[in-house]
Amino acid sequence: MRRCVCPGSFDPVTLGHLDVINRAARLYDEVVVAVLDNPAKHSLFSLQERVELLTEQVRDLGGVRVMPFGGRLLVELCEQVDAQAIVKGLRGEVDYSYELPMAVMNRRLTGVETLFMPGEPGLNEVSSSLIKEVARYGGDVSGLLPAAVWAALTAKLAD
Ligand code: COD
Repeated sequence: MRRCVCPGSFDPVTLGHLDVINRAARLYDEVVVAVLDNPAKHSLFSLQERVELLTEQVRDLGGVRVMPFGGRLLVELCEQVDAQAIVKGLRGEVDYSYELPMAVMNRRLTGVETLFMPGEPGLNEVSSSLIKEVARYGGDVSGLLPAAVWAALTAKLAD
């Protein structure tokens, strides 16, 4: 079975993330979406909330499974689920400089390959952090998120 891992913080999941997951699902029998649990990152949404929001969004996509991961290397998760590749979206040079050393290190560690997908034009400027910043100050970024995620974000910021 051809299987890949799509990792991320998904705080929260955006249409940019979902585009990459959808495209990966066309290439692989199974996509494992790994949601990073990193207490040092101070996420807006809890791990459970991020997993739930994502699970709802991929429910109708065949062959996609969402699971949390943290406290260990991503390559260990890849070995656990028997994934041959990590698939990540690449929005530009900043992503490339951040991702390239990790891709090289991960391959050195276990031989797992990292495949980069060019971000979809129109979604390339979308990041969870920018969305949170704009939404926090009342900007309308509803077109860049699934409706349920936008609703969860506005509710969370109103708390
Ligand atoms: N279009 C395309 N791709 C996108 C978009 C978009 N609009 N938005 C985000 N992405 C991609 C990002 O480039 C990234 O690849 C992925 O989606 C996830 O993005 P985020 O913002 O949710 O997550 P990040 O950037 O916080 O990354 C967290 C990871 C878990 C991916 C990263 O920290 C990682 O790979 N960690 C591995 C831990 C490890 O094993 N470390 C040792 C490595 S050597």
